[in-house]
Amino acid sequence: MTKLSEMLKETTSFLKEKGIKEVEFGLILGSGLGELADEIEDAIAIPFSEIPHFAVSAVVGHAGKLVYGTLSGKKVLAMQGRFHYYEGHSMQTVTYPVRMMAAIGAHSIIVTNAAGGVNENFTPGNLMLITDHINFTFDNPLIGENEDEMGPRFPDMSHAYTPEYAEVARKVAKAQNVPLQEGVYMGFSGPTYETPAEIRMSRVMGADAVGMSTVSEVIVAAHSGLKVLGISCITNLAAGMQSSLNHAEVVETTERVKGQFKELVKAALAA
Ligand code: R1P
Repeated sequence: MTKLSEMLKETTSFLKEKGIKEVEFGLILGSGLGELADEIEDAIAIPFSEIPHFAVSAVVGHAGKLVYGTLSGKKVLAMQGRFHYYEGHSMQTVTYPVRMMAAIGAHSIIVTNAAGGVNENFTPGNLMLITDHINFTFDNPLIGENEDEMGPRFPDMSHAYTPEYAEVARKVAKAQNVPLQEGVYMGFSGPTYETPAEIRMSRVMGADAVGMSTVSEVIVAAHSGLKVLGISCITNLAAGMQSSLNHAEVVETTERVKGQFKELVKAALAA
């Protein structure tokens, strides 16, 4: 198999030829949250399908484009959509964009997602600062031979969600009068939504929100030495807390709160 470092060289050379040179922040925009990338100035947009070693995203609400440019005065590279494990991709494929972001020079990533609220104090439409996660996917993107130039064999996850970025998010949310919940995101493989029993379990285990993404990306970010800010949009209450669940509702809720979400991320970038 081709070494990860060789694959990354091919991907980053391609992106550099397209004009993507200096990158400070990588953004991964979750279900229904991709519109933020439309605000990037002097944008260069490349469909995932054209990028060497990239997969494609076939999920509704994920446009499937990489968008580069300036946002809040920072050089950003945004994934307008992401790859999910349940689409049949390996964990390595799902997290390849994070590898790419580190390889092209980003020092930080902002990961976002649509999530189900487990915490009984949350209501749909709340934004949640992710303070930590539980990887409940029963897989890990770092399983396999470790390429030492990519990162350590046993990465420390104690501060995977960078505390100083969490503080920035709290401050900007307060300044904007945006209520910001905080909590632990528990990542399942999907694609089924969780059962009511699984949600009761997740609450006992310390989860505040559940979803089918993010944890593997943040594991690779920690391995790569990237700082992380994580924001969930609580699009619905989890199973057993409302009558039924569907993806249309998830995307509808993001539509309703995308204004607040975009302002929060832009202000955090500017800070
Ligand atoms: C389910 O409605 C979808 O929304 C969330 C889940 O993970 C799943 O893909 O999407 P993101 O995590 O990509 O935002």
